[in-house]
Amino acid sequence: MITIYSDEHHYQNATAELIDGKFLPPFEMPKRAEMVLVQVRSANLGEVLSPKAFGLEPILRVHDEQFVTFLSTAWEEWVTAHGNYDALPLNWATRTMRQDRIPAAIDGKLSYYSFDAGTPITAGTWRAIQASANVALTGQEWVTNGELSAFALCRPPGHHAARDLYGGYCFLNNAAIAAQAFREAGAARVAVLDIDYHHGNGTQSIFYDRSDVFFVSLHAHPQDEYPYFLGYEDEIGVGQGEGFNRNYPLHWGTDWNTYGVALMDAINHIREYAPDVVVISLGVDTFEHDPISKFRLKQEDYPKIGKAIARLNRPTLFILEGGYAVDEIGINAVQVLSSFEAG
Ligand code: SP5
Ligand code: ZN
Repeated sequence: MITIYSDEHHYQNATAELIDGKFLPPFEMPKRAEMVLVQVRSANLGEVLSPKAFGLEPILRVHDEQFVTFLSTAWEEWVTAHGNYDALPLNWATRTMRQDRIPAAIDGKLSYYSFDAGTPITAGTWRAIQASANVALTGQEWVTNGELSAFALCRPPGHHAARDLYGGYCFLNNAAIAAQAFREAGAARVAVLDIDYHHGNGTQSIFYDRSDVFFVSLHAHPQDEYPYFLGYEDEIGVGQGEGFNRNYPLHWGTDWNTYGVALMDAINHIREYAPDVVVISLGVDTFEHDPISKFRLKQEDYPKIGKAIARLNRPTLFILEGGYAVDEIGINAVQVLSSFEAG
């Protein structure tokens, strides 16, 4: 399997991350992608290719133009207002407040366009997220041109980012951008299977009213886990999209016994949909030793995931999302990929 990778992810390198009430060294760090690349090479997964530059057009097919402009200018405005340290929002327009006015001040814009305070915007964020989207789009182009599968080694991740919202370490939704690009390249039906530990709220919301992209997600139950406010079983899509969204919320402590059953059910529904192409939001934060997650998948379970996906027998684009156990992230991710190819 070919891998698409760019060193430019290093431009996203925050000083600290707000989590559990503390400023800690970021869990979402450059070492993550480095470790995945090491395993891609040592497992001889296949060629490693650099991304092409696709510009803003395919990004704007998914994201709001003012949101994208905000992402491209936020750092400069923040530095002018506050100086040279990571930008974070402080408050949000929740119940009882207005959401129909976009503030002019940078602090207000950070609030308007975000849904958490754990996703720092840094000097290099804009550069890194464009590269990450290009990695996904390059993988998409290879698969569109007949490659049976590809691995987009994306960083920063994307599945929490919605049309005009960032958060959860995500700014541009790489999987959604690729899924949309598949549609425009002629695929009639695209399935997105999201196996990151966290619900892919961004991807779900982008395609919620559409039947041409079927979103299926296995994740920690929103009653227990971040992002808390989306990912329930009764979210089945709306309008044209009704029946084309499927959530499998699973409780803390989930191991392969439960996970494997949910995954098989998800795969069966995707097979029934008969997609022309499959996009996998590949998070490996389901791992038992992940530092921010509470599922109990073991290293030996990741090949089973790859084999299950292989049963779909469709052109498949894998997109890296989360996974924070840096010593094992590469091993677990590449186990999925190599067992998919063997399966
Ligand atoms: C792409 C992705 O995996 N984003 C994840 C974003 C997680 N954001 C913070 C979650 C905080 C949950 N509480 C951590 C408990 C660890 N002690
Ligand atoms: Zn995650």
